[in-house]
Amino acid sequence: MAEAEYVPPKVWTWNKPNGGQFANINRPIAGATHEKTLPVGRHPLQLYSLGTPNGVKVTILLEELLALGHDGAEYDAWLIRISDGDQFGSGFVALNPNSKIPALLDRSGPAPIRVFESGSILLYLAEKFGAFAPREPAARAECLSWLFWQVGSAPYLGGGFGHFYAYAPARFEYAIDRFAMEVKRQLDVLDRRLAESRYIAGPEYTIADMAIFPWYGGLVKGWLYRGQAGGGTPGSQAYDAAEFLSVHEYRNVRRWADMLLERPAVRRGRRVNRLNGEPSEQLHERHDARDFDTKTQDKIAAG
Ligand SMILES: N[C@@H](CCC(=O)N[C@@H](CS)C(=O)NCC(=O)O)C(=O)O
Repeated sequence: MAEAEYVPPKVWTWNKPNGGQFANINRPIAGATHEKTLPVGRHPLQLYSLGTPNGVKVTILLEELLALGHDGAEYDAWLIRISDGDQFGSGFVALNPNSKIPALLDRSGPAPIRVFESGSILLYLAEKFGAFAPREPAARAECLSWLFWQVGSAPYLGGGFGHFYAYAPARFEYAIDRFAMEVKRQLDVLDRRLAESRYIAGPEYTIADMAIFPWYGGLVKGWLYRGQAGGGTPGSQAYDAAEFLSVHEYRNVRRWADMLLERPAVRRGRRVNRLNGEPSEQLHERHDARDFDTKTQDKIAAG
């Protein structure tokens, strides 16, 4: 109970790193730390991202749009190494003042349009291409409700449970209990929904599925907060969140995650900007559809 003895001072000051895994990039001020322009490729859409759950949402949608034949969704995916502080470069901050991946620049029109926040990017692209977000009001409301549910809920899973279970400098039972309880409740919300509905928002596959899959699908598939050797998040070697949270209980979530994983675009989207797991599953940057066959890390290592 060491943390119960901490008495907050009247005014908090930033005088030491907190010791957590991301202590070196955490700071209490916004804005750029250094000048750095972002590279720009030849495609209409420029994505600056990393293969974390928030990044993967967008690459899944882009691959789905391309699979549907929307050539305007061709994109360059540039790697932003958040552990090196790339998100604090001036070019990135100009795209996303919040300094978090993913960020998108749409250069297809007369003036470039910046889009940040993964949920906003999903909605922007779905509207731009008229795909994966229903138009009929009731179906659209359901889709947007679940999309915003995800945006509001995932911080409990990532910033709450994941942080205290896998990344904090010590295990605090109170924090892990609180967030494990909430994440299990969220999984039950999804499980009940998916007992009555094929996809999250109804009979149609939508951006709500794409938003929720990398987080809660990833959790039931055992990809999150698990030893790095198993392809999990770097730095969480000792942990297995899937076992800890008894994810086998959420049968409908597992059914849905397996169904989505059968989609080639979902599998491609998961490989883009990815820095962990099997080298053949890591396509650090994507500038061409053929890159999936020729530029994954196993191919690059083989020369
Ligand atoms: N609400 C944001 C969250 C994005 C986010 O948390 N991105 C993380 C990686 S998954 C990040 O860039 N972290 C870098 C940092 O916090 O400095 C979204 O959905 O886009």
